[in-house]
Amino acid sequence: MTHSDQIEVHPAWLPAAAFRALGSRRVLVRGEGQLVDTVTGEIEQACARYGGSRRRQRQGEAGADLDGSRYELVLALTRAHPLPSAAVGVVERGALGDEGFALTRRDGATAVLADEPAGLLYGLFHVARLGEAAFAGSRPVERHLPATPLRMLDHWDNIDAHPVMGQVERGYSGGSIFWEDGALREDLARVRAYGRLLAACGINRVAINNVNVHASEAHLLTDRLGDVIAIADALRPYGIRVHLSVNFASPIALGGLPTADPLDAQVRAWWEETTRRVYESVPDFGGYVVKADSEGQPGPFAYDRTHADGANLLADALAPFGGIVHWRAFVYDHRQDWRDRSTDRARAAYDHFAPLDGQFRENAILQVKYGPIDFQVREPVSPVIAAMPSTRLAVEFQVTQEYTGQQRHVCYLGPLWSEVLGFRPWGPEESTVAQIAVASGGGLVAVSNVGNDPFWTGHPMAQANLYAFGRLAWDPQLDPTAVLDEWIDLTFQPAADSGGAKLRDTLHAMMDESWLVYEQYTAPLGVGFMVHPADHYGPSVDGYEYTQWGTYHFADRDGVGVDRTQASGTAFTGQYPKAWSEAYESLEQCPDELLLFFHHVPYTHLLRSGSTVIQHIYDTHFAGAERAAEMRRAWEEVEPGGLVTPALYARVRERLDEQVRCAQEWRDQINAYFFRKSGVPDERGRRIY
Ligand code: GCW
Repeated sequence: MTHSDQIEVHPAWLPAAAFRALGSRRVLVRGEGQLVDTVTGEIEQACARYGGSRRRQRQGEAGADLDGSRYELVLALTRAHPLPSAAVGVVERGALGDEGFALTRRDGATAVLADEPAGLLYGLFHVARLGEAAFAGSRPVERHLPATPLRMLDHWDNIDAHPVMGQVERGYSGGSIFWEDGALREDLARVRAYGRLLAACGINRVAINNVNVHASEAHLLTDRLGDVIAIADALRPYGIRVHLSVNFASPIALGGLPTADPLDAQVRAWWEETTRRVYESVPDFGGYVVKADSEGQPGPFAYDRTHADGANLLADALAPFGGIVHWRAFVYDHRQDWRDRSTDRARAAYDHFAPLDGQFRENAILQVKYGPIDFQVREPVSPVIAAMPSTRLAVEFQVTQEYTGQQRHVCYLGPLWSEVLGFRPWGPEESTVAQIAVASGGGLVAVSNVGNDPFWTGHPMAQANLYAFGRLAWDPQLDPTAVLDEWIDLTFQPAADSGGAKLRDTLHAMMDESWLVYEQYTAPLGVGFMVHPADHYGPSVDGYEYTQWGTYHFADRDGVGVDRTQASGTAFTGQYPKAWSEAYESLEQCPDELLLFFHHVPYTHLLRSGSTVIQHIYDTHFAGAERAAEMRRAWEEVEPGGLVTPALYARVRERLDEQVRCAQEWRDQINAYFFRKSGVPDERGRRIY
C-alpha cells in the first residue's frame, strides 16, 4: 500500500506473508453479512497470492460439492445451513456470542465457527496468527470469546492543528490518519488499513477526535457529520464502531442556547434531537466520550450539577439508539497553589466520583485512568476502581507514550498494563482490576499511538504496544511476553526460521524489560513527573515543582517524596480497601517502587531491597542508562535486509541514538540533583556532576 506522499506504509502485523498458510489452502466461507464479505475478501487476496482456492457459499446454496471434506479450512456461521461436515456437531449454536468463535481441526480440515459475522472475522485473524500450526494434526474444540465487548481506542486527534498541541495532542507519529489542515483527509485508505490492523488484534471501537474538543471539532456532532459518516464507512468492514468526543457546552456553542445546564429542558431536547440526527446518519454509532470540568473543558460544575447529572443527560439522549457515554473521571484542580500541601491531585478522582456510585445510568461508563495521577511510568492503581461497585467502569491506558519515551524510546508497555489488570484492589483472594471492569459492564480503553507516519507509530517497536493493548483487551490474562512473541512472528515473517529465531531473541532482549529500564533512568520510586513541562519529554526535576499542576516531589536537603498517609499526610492511602490502605500507609510494607508516591522519607531510608533511597537512585540511574546503551548494541548486531528492511533498521537505529542520549541526560540530571540536595556520595564513587 502506498500513501499519498508515496512513502511505503509498513504493513505492521499484517504483512502479506501472515496469510501464507491459509492462502495456500482450499477454503470455504459460509454465511452472509458485511463482515463475512470482509473475511471472503481477505481469503480471496491471500489465495490469489499463495495459490489456494476459495469458495463462498451463501444461504440456501446447496449441492453435493459443498461437502466440507473437500476443504482444508472452513469458516462458517453456525446459522449457515446445512453446515459443512467439518463443522457439524462442533459447537452449540448461540454459545459464541456476538464476537466469539470456535476453532477445531479434525480429518484434515480446520473449522472456524461463529454465531455472528464478527466472530468469523476474529477467527480468521486467529488462524493467521497460528500460521501453519492451524493446519497441523488435530485440535479439540477451542472457544475464543472476548473478555469484554468494550475494547476501544481514543484518538486525541484535532481537525485543525492546535497552536500548541498540534494535529494530534500527545501524538508522536506524524499527523492524524483522519484529519489534515482543518479537513477530513480525502484518501481514507490509511483509515481502512487501520481498521484492519485493529480488528486483527481485537479492537472494536474508536473515538475519532480529541477529548479536548476545540471549536471545529465540536461541529462533528452537527454540520460536520459527513466526516463521521465517511470514517464510520471506512471502519465498518472491520467491525469497528465510531465514537465522538463531545464538548459539554455544545448546546451553547452549536445550539445557540443560553445554557448547557444538564437539567434544563431545552438542553435535554437539544441533545436528544442532535443525537437522533447522528444516528440517522450513522446507525451503528458507538456514543460519546466526555472530558468535563477537567483542564479547562466545560462541565456540569458551572451549573452546580454533579457529574452524574452531566453523564446522565448524554446517556438519556443516547439510550434510545443503544449508544453509550464514556464519562472521564480525570477531574482535578489544575490551578492549585503549590504552597498548599493539603490539596492532593491523587485524591481528586475518588473525591469527585466515589460519592456518585450508583447514580449513573445503565448506558453510562465511567472511564478511569489506571493510576490516580496521569499515566506515569509507575503509579499505584487508581482507588476509584474499587470504590464504585454500582457503576460501569472502563480502565483507561495510554498507548501513546506521552510519559514513557514518546516513541523515541523503546518501552514495551504490555507488562505495565498486565500488572494493572492483574492487581487485586481488595486483597489477595479477591477480584482483579480486569475482572472488576468486566463484571461492572465496562471494559478497556486506551489512547492510540497511531499517526500517518510510514511505520504508523513513529518507533517501529511501538507497534507492539498497540497490538498488545488490543490483545490484552480481548483477554486480559494473556502473558505480555507471549503477546510480544505473537507480534514478532506476525510482523517479521517468518520469524520462526533460523534468522528469525535470532531476531526474536534480540527483540525480546531489547523489549521484554524495556518498561522497567525506562523506569530506572527516569523519576525514581514512583515519584513521577520530573519531566519538562509542556512537552513532557526529558528530565526537568523541578520543572513542575512550583507550578499549579499538583505534581510535586518535595525534595529538600533531608529527603524526598509525597506524604500521602493518613497519619501525617494527605490521607490518600485511606481511599483504598483495607489490605492496600494498610500496606501503603506503612513504611515497612509499602512496595519499594511506590515508596515516594506514598511517603516522604530521608535519603538514608532503607528500602526493602536493602539499599538506601539515595543509593537506589544512583544505582538505578547508572544501570538504566547502561541498559539503554545495551539495547543499541543489540540492535547493531541485526543485519538490515531480509526480515528487517533497511528503512526499519535505520528508523530504530536513529531512535536508539536518541534514547541513549536522553537516558544519559536523565541519569546525570537526576543523580546530580539528588547528590547536590543530599550531599550523600555514591558508595561506588561513580561520576556525578
Ligand atoms: O496526560 C494529560 C495530557 C493532556 C491530555 C490529558 C487528558 C487530552 O498531558 O494532553 O489531554 O492528560 O487525559 O485529558
